[in-house]
Amino acid sequence: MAIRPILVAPDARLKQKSKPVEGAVTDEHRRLMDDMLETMYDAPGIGLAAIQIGEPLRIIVMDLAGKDEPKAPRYFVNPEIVWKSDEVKPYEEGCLSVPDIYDDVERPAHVKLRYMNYNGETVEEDAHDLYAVCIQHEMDHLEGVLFIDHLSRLKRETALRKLKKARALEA
Ligand code: K1U
Ligand code: ZN
Repeated sequence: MAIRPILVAPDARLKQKSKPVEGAVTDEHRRLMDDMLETMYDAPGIGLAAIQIGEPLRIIVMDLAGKDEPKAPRYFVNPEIVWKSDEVKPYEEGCLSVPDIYDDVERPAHVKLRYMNYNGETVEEDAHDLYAVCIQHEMDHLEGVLFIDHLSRLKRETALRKLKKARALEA
């Protein structure tokens, strides 16, 4: 397992659409998921899409366990949202690829998902609360969409200016 660098906006790779995993989930995909999980725990974060470490594949990892709870990693290969509620809820989101920016995003409060897990088994599941927020945020990454793309143009441009300034100060 390895901790990999996380891409930061406005890196153009974050805007690309990720490709489905074709066929079965292989050991190579599992090695990628292991690296993603280690990278996410190290950051730290609660979710990560493969494109955030530069791999344009439809793979997500997540762990929503609290600080004092045992680890509860989840793995999603080729996730699909098969139903979303009309009810929407705001949540103050963050993103490891948009560091130090947080803002409210409204999304469907409840979704039904289909995906393949770490072992390549197909799973169908309901997601509510933070699980619903996080899976929709991560699935946006698979489409090249960042949470700041859901904000007003003014807020998005302010966020991008802040990121570019932070990068210039680091250089
Ligand atoms: O970059 C990402 O996609 C991960 C992102 C996931 C997310 C957070 C909040 C709402 C929607 C999606 C993060 O993990 S940001 C960091 C974070 O939320 C966190 C970090 C440490 C402890 C608890 C939360
Ligand atoms: Zn994100």
